[in-house]
Amino acid sequence: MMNVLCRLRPCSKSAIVRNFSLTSSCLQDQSCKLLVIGGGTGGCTIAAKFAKRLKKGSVIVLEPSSDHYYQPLFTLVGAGVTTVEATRRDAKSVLPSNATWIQDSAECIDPEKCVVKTAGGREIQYEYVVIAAGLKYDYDKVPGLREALDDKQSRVSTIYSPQYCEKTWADIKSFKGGEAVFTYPDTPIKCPGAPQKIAYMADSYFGKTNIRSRCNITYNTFMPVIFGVKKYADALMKVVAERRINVNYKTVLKEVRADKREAVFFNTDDRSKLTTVPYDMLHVTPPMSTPGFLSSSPLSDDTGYLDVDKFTLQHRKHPNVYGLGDCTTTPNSKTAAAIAKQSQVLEQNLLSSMSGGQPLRQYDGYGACPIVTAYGKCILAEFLYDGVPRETMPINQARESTLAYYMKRDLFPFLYWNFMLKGNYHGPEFVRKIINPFAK
Ligand code: UQ1
Repeated sequence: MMNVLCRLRPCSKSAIVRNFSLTSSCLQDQSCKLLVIGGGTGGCTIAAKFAKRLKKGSVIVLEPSSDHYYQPLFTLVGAGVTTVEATRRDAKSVLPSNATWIQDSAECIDPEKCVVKTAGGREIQYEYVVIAAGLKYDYDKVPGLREALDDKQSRVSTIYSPQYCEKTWADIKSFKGGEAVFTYPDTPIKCPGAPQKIAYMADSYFGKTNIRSRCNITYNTFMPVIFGVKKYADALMKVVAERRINVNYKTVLKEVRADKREAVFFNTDDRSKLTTVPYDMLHVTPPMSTPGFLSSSPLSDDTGYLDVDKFTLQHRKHPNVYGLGDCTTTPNSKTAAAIAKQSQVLEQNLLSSMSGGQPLRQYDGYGACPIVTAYGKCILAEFLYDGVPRETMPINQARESTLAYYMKRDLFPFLYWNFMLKGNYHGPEFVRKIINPFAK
């Protein structure tokens, strides 16, 4: 398969190279010490770290998009608290100036030859590669979904995309009562808390505008539980009971019939058992998967994710390949806070590999999920592998808190843009040592 996939295609001039002097008339054949695939949270952070450490021209970042979004705020865009433009920066302004940005996407990777071929027809030779390619949204897996999202009048939206998250706010704001339906798909997803956060925000808005008694809110989730960490699941069960939000487990969106404003769901215990529900607004979390160059490469496992050691973040077969963020097999929650911690481990381990040593640092699975439960309220979930809580503050973070809400809205974006993307933030462990020194 690799040979077919990796056959070189004619060079296209459509993709742009920034910060790079080209001597060849064709844009092919570049080489670098470190190639970073993806300029999102993981890629940008790692590129910043290594661009500081290695000499100019050593780091190439391969990223097709000219926009970089702070995705954790998309829930609050959907709730009308901020705008999508406030979550956006030019990719050029966040990628390190000491690295070479190639505005193109990976088409295939040959880890034996250490070469990546791009959609624009380049070949990039690397000594080391960090794969931080994220996840893509498979709207077409749900018949009718893409058309419904693109139709402005459909009342179907998703906060997962910068293209559609303002539509969620338009739908919530103009809701006059009836059925508000929220979904969670049957694939791994980024930020597993977000599909229910937006349901809580809708509930809060309907309450504020005195229409809540006319609204039915339903959260249909593939999961058998409300949240993967018991401590927070217990707290969230109380939230859904208090707010009278209906929760159906093991229930997955199969089709959207926008013309009739109906959504069809199947039950995972019996896939032939279908339920058709009418909606007056439908918030969809789309199925997600890794990009094709990764899922079709020998670097992925049979689920399509980059097969790294869950502690060292090094590839299990190719020691010059590392990965972080949403596209790897590490069984943590896929959040920005997880990447903050992973980036530190990956940096140390990759440096060790570069100097002929072994990767000795271990990622503990840390992830954090500020679950907004209303305007001004948030449960700040923080945990390690296997659902072990790991809280920063000396209070019970499973309780709804106003402080946590403002941390989510204001502090975390500030830390992200000013410290994390520059490679200078590794999560709140250092704060925890100071303010919560007696915790386990
Ligand atoms: C965090 O460090 C972080 O990174 C900037 C986030 O951004 C998305 C978070 O959402 C959270 C919860 C953390 C954890 C930090 C503290 C202080 C609990």
